Formats: sequence, C-alpha cells, structure tokens
Amino acid sequence: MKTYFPEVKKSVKYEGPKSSDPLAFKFYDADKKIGGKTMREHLRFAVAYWHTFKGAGADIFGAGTFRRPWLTSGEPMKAAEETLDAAFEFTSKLGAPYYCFHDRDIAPEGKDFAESCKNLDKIVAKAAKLQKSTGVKLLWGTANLFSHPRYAHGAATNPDAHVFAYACAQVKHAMDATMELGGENYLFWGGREGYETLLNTDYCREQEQLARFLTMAVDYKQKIGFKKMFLLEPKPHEPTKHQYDFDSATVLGFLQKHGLLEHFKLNIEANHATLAGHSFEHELTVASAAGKLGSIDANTGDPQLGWDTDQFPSNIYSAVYAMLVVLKQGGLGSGGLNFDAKPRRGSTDTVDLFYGHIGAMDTFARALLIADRIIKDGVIDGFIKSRYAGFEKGYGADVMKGKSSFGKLEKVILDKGEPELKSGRQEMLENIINQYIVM
Ligand code: XLS
Ligand code: CA
Ligand code: CA
Repeated sequence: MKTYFPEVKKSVKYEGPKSSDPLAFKFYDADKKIGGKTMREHLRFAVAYWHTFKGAGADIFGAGTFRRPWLTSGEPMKAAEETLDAAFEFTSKLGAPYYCFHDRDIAPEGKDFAESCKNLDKIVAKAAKLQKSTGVKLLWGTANLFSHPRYAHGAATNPDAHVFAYACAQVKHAMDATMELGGENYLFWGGREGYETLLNTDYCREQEQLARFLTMAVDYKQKIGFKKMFLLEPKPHEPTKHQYDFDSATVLGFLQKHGLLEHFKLNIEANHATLAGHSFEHELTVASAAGKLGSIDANTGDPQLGWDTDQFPSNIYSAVYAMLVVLKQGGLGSGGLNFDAKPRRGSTDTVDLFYGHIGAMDTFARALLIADRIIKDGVIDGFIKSRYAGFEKGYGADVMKGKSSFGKLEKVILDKGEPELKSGRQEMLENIINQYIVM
C-alpha cells in the first residue's frame, strides 16, 4: 500500500523523558494510568483535518509552501480520497484516537448543492471503512460556513434569507455525516457570524437569526435521534471585526437568553481566549464553572502577533493551568483535546506534522502528570479553601445561605470593626507551580 509518511514506519512510540529520538514520545504514554484512567482516556487527542491535511502553508503575502503528495492529483474527488488515506495513515501512526473535520475539508464543494452532498456522502462511506480498519474515531464534525463567497456576509446572520437557508441545508447534511460516522459531538463555530460596520447591520435581528438557526439545529438533532453533544466555540475577532460569540461569558449569556443552554457545551480554543484578551485558563474556568466546558482546541497564539496564528501548544505552564481545570471538573466527557494547529510556513515537510503533534501531545501529557500531583497534594486548593474559610461559618455562612441582610452585616461591623488585610501570596503560589513543573 502507498505510504505518505515513510518517516514513521509503524507508529510513534513512548520512550520516556531521556529519549533522544525526536520522533518518540517523552511523556505521552497512552496506557499509563493516572487516577484510574489511562492517559489516552484523559486526553482524548484529536487531529484537525483542515490544518494537518489541507493546510498548504499559504499566507496573505504568498502561496503555499507545503507540497503534500495527497493534494497533487488535480482532480478534486481523487485528491479528497487520497487525503483521506493520508489522514488515517498519519492519525493512526501518531496514535491519536480521534480526528475532527469540516464537511468541506473532507469532500469538495460540487457544481451545485446536490453535487456537494453527493461528494460528501461518497467520502463519508470511505471514511467509515477507514475508521473501522484503523480504530480512529470522529471527535466532532462541523460545517464550513465561512470559506465560500456566498458566506461573505455571514451564514446564519446573513441579511439574505436565501443564504441563511443554504447554511441550514448545509448543516443538516454535515450533521447527517457526523452521525453516520459515529461522531461524539457536533460543533458550531460562528465563522463569519459577526459584522464589520453598524452602518449596514441590524445587530438585534442578526442575534435573533442566530438563535433561530441554533434552535432549528436542536430540533433537527432531536428529529434524527443524534444523541451526542452540541459544542459552540467562542472567538472574538477574525474573520469579522466583531464576532458575536466573543468569549465564554458572552456565549453562555446568549444561550441562556434564547433557551438553548441545556443543549450546548463550549469548545474553548486557547488562541481565541488570548485574542479576547483573556488567558486560556480563564476561558476554561468560566465555561467549567457553568458546567459547560465540553471540549478544547489545544493550540497557542504568539504573544507578539495579534492574530489567530494557530500554533502547536508547547507552553507547559499554560497546559498545566488548563489541565488543572479539566481534572477538577472530572474530565472532558465526550470532548477531547483537538490540535487546531498548523506548522509554520517554513516547516515544509510532512515530518514537521509529526514534530508538531508529538510536541503538543507531550506538553499535555506532562501537564496532566503535573496537574494531577498538584491536585493530589492539595497545595493550591488548600490555600484557596483557607482564603474563603470565613464564608463557611458564622455570619459568612449565613450570607451564603441567604440568611443575612445589610442590616445584620452592619451590626457585625459595628462589633468587629476594621478587617485585617491578608496577603494573597501570589508569588509563593507561583513558586509552588514552578517547583511542581521541575520535579
Ligand atoms: C477558526 C476556528 C475553526 C473551528 C472549527 O478560527 O478555530 O477552525 O475550530 O470551525
Ligand atoms: Ca478552533
Ligand atoms: Ca483558531
């Protein structure tokens, strides 16, 4: 059988932290158990089809630099089939249990809607066979409602009802494809759902349209008996200046307002968190606190570049903070860690795809080990708990039980006087994290 990735013969192996083989895992030991679950079960890694197999290394100043042999046939359907072969070879050699796709990543748009659907059905049938033979599964599917020119002014929030209808038809088919492939979630990211200028935009109507679109998606999910999770992915800017799904808090508020909260969880992407002016762990925490952290797009931006660079995650601190949130909520359920990341334009070879993913998997595996120890030792949690101890007893507990009032608390103050200023010990806590990271 033809091989697209000769640099890895069978599979990427775990060799431990002392290994000098750049194509071996140093920390990701899939079967190693941590707190009753294997690393594979904790981390649920996924490969992002669009970047890894369709990304060409193009940027706004120049054409693609990657020469992917599976994309060269010149016939769209043949290229789609070859890409699928390459995708399953790569993902199974890497040992990632999952992949994620947009409908238009796996199958090309046809001359009309019916032909696009036919193309997708054909590729889905082939993907089903490859999933069976390799054991690689689908974490989530989604529809690309942003690349085609018809979506220039948005999909669900487009002022033209004709485009809105097209988007609904496309999502219907993408949901069918996801269900057919046993996808464990279905994702919505508001590609061009936002606006550039209020001079041509009815903000209020567009919000209502988005709510109608998501409500009909829920209706369709129930109609076809797709019992998996719906995920919504926040992003503040890019491609539009004002994206409606700005961040976790905005999306949670929107879902609640429109009676959709029970049907969705959030997919938090690290680079989108930083574009919103937040840290990755802030966005994870806001979602998790609402019981709505469903899945993660594990990547990173560049602190000196203000756009969505989608780089492979290599920052151990950020990954530790993320894993603390994930472990404390008891895991990601049906979600996972999807590497929505691409090699830099100058990293031109197929082997660079392995380096990117191996490094990212090792980063999160190491973070899992560290976060697990921090939680088990209770070093941070114990401190946090002690900070709020005053709300566990006496007048503080009454406040939390709703049994207090401004009048009662005035009496407390008349009796107790000025509160003592207590240190938050930030530097001490940062030192503890550092100590766990080197240990
Ligand atoms: C783009 C988004 C996108 C979603 C899936 O910035 O990250 O790739 O994850 O549509
Ligand atoms: Ca993403
Ligand atoms: Ca991104």
